[in-house]
Amino acid sequence: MSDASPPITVARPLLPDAHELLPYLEDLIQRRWVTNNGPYVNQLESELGRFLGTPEVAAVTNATVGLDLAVRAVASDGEVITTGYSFPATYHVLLNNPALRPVFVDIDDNYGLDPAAVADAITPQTRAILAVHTYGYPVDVERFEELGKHFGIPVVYDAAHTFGVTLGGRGIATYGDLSVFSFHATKVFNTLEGGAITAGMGKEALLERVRLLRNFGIVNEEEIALVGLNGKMDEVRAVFGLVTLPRVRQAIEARRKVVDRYLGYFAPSDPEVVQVRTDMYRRDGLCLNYAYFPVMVHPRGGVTRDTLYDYLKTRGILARKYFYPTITSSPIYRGLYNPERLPKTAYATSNVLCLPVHHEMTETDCNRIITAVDDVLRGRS
Ligand code: T4K
Repeated sequence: MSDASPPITVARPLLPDAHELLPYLEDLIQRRWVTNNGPYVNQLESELGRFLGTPEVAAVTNATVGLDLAVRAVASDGEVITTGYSFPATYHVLLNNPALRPVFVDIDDNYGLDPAAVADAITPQTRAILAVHTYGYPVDVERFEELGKHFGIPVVYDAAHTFGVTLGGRGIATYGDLSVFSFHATKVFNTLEGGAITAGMGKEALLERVRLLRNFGIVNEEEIALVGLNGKMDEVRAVFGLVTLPRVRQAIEARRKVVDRYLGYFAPSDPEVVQVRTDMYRRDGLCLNYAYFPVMVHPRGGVTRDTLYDYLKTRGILARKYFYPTITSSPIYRGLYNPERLPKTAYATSNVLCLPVHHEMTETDCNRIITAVDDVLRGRS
C-alpha cells in the first residue's frame, strides 16, 4: 500500500444522512423550541434508556460537564478516589472543584482502577469513588459495589467509552450510583458533542438531583434548590442522536470485525513484546462495544510505543497515544500524587498505543495497519 492512500484516523464519527435530519430541523425551527428540556431531548432520553437497559437517562452537553454534575450529586467536599490513567476530563473535574481532593490510586492489568488499591486508600474523608471503564473494558463492578456498600461510599463510573456494553445481559449503565457516557464525535454513539448520565439500580432518585444540577439548580420560577450549572443538551444535537441511534448496533458489529482482525494478528504474539487484553474479548457474559484497541508495547522487546506510533504516522495510520500525557507524565500535576504508588499508571502512559477502530474501516485498512505494525515488530521498518 502506497503512502498516498488516505490516512486512517483513530476514530470517525457515525453520522446521519443530511436528508434524514431535515424534517426534524424544519420541525424544531417551526416550533421555536430549541433547548431547555425540549421534546427531542426527552425522546432521545427515552430511546437511550431502552438501548442502555435503564429506566431513566439525563442527557447532558458533554461528558466532562456530566462528570462534574455526577460528582456534585454525590459529594460536596472531601476526598474522591480516582485514576490518573484517563483523558484529563476525568481528573480535571475533581481538580477544578476546590471542595474536592482527588486521591490517585493505581490501575489494574485492564487499565481500570484497581479495587484493592482503592480499598487501601479509603479514609474517613473519602466521599466518592470515580472509576473509568477505560477503552470500553468494564472495571470490576462487583468488587466496587461491595466496597461502596461496605464503606457507604457512592461509586461514580466514567462510562465515556462503554456505550452499549453489557455484563451478563445487564447494561453497564445500571451499575454503581451514577454512570456518565460521552457522545463526543469520536465515540461509538455521538451527538457531535454530548453525553448522558444514568443511575444504577435502586439509585434512580439521584438522577432527579442530577437534573436539578443540570439546570442551574432551578426547581421552578420561585425556587432554586442547589448551586447547579448549565449541563443541558440542545434539540439539534438530540436530533442527530435520534437519527443515529438505530445504526449503532450495526456500527458496533463493524468495529467487532476490525478488532477480530487485530486479534487474529496480535493474539499469538509474545506478550513480553506486545500485549493486548485478549482475555477481555473472550470473557463469558461480557458484550463489548470495541470502542478502542489498546496495544501495550513493552520496550524490552526492542521496539517502543513511540517508534511504532511514529512509523505508523509515516504510513498514514494515525494511531493515538491514549492516554498520554497523564498525571504521571505532566509536570503540572506534580505534588498531587505519590509516584511510587502509580507504577502501572506511569508504565501504561509511556507504552500504550490505540490503533484505529471505527465503523468505516475496511479489510484493506486493517491489513494495511497490521502490515505496518508487523514491519516495526519484525524490524523491517
Ligand atoms: N472521560 C473519558 C475517559 C474520555 O475519554 C473523555 C473524552 C471524557 C471523559 C470527556 O468526554 P467529552 O467531554 O469529550 O464528552 C478525543 C475526544 O475529544 C474526547 O471526547 C475523548 N475522550 C478523547 C479520548 O478523544 P482528541 O483530542 O484525541 O480528539 P481529536 O480531535 O484529535 O480526534 C481524534 C480523531 O478523531 C481525529 O484524528 C479524527 C477523528 N475525528 C475527530 C473529530 C473531532 C473526526 O473524524 N471527526 C471529528 O469531528 O480527544
